[in-house]
Order: sequence, then C-alpha cells, then structure tokens
Amino acid sequence: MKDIFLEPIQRIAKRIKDAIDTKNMGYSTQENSSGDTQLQLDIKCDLIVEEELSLIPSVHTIASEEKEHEMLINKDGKYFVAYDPLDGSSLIDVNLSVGSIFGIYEEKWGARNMIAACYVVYGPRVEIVFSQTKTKLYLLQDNEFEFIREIRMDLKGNLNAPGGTQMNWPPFHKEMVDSFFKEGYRLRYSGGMVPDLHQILIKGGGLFSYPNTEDRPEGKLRKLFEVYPFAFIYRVSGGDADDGIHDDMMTLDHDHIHGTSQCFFGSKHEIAVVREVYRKNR
Ligand code: AHM
Ligand code: MG
Repeated sequence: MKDIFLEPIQRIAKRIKDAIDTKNMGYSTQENSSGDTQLQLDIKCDLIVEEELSLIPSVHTIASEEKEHEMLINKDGKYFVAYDPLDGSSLIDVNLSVGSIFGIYEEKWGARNMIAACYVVYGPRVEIVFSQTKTKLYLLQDNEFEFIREIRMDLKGNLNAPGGTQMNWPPFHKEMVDSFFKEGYRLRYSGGMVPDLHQILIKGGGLFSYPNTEDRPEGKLRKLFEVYPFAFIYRVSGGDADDGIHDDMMTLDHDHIHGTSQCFFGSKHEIAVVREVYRKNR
C-alpha cells in the first residue's frame, strides 16, 4: 500500500513547497468549515492535493480541512484520505515552519480504520515522515526525496509543548503542565502542530498537549486531519497518544469529518502521566 501514497505525497510536497516559495498570495475572503479565513495559498495547496490524490485509482473518497464536504473520487476504491494541505498557514507571514498532514483510512473514516499516516514539514528543509508499520523519515535534496532513517522515540523526553489559551485551561491541566516544567522539561511551542510534533518526535520525546478549554470545550485540532494521523504516527514510532477521555482513542468510530477533540501526544512516560491525571479528573 505504502508506495501507492508515498510517491504522490512526494509530488504534493514538492508542488506545495514551490507554491509557498513562489509568492505571497495574501488573504481571500472565504472561510473554511472551522471558521478560519482561508489564504489563497491554503486554497491552492488544497487543489494540489486534490489533483494528485484524484489520480490514484484506489482512492475512494477524500476530505480536506479546507473543504466543507467530502469528495467521492472513485466508487471502486478502498482508501479514504483525510488531509490538511497547509497546517499552520498563518505562520507563513512570520516565516515559521508549516506542514501538510495525511490520514489514510481503509473502507471508511474513523480512527479504527486508519492504516497509514504521514506529514510533510516545510522548514529550512522539506521532510516527509511516513508511518505504516514503521515510521520513516525522508529528506528533499536536489529535488528528490531520499530515505534517511527510521524514527523511534525514547520512553521519556524533556520537551513540553502546551497548546491552547492558558487562562482557559482547567486547573488540573495547568498543574500537570507545571509538574513537567518543575521536573526540568523545557518549553518548545511554535504554534504549528507539524513542526512542534516533529521536534518532539525527532528529539526523542516530550509532551504536546491541546486540552479542552472554556473557550474551546472540544479542543481545537481536527480528529480526521490532525489528531488521528499524529496519534497513529506517535504510536507506530514507540510513543503514545490519548484524548483524555476514552480508553483507546484509536478504536473510535467516525462522527463528523470536521469534528475536533482535545489531544495529547508524547513518549510513553508523559502519556501515562496524562492518563493518570485525566482519569482522576474526568
Ligand atoms: P490551522 O489548521 O487553522 O492552521 O490550526 C491548527 C494549528 C496547529 O498547527 C497548532 O497546533 C494550533 O493550531 C495552534 O493553536 P493555538 O494558536 O491556539 O496554540
Ligand atoms: Mg490544520
């Protein structure tokens, strides 16, 4: 299965990198389903992904963070692909790293149907991280992606990436975040999910958290495009993920394509702490 998606995603990554580099296309007046103003660049990247995925005969349906509805590609296909073409696109103005995220589901949406996940980081370098049974890192050099290595996380890290508006965090969440800092964890948060989670993955471990808050009672990050793909990638890499609610978030069925959830990703140690704290405060 892997090769069916790896090559198209490599083409997508090169085309999106070109789109980012070519010119600043400014803001459009449209909003996406989550109410964000869409950049013309978001729309262009969405069309690039749509075009490339439409060429794969085994793709049944696609869903994009930038499209209100899912789109049928081929009724005889078996893969359902959810993607965020340009995550963190507002960071382009300040020249920080951004990414694309892909979740590949078999037969239907839902965490339990995910069979592979992948992201691309557009930073000083362009990298692809692809997880199926292992997590593999590829680097763009001289216009070709080269396999670099497999990624395995340590059992415990020392980075802490706490998302969401702090004044709206539940008090037990603040206590947990502070407890990591008191243990010597260091703050690493750019506001781009892809580079923030990439940093924790590549540097061995730590915790990225985005809790439910008063202003966002169901978190911010989207399950199909963002939360499940990273949960899958972290688990395949020897780390873990949790939603603070369910025994195993990766057994969940599908509800709404744009549904959001609180989420926690990290090495096994940090996620065990999250589970303990959140089970106690459920
Ligand atoms: P986007 O999909 O509209 O770009 O939003 C998702 C981004 C993530 O990359 C990041 O983790 C999160 O929003 C940051 O949110 P906040 O600014 O609330 O910390
Ligand atoms: Mg996004």
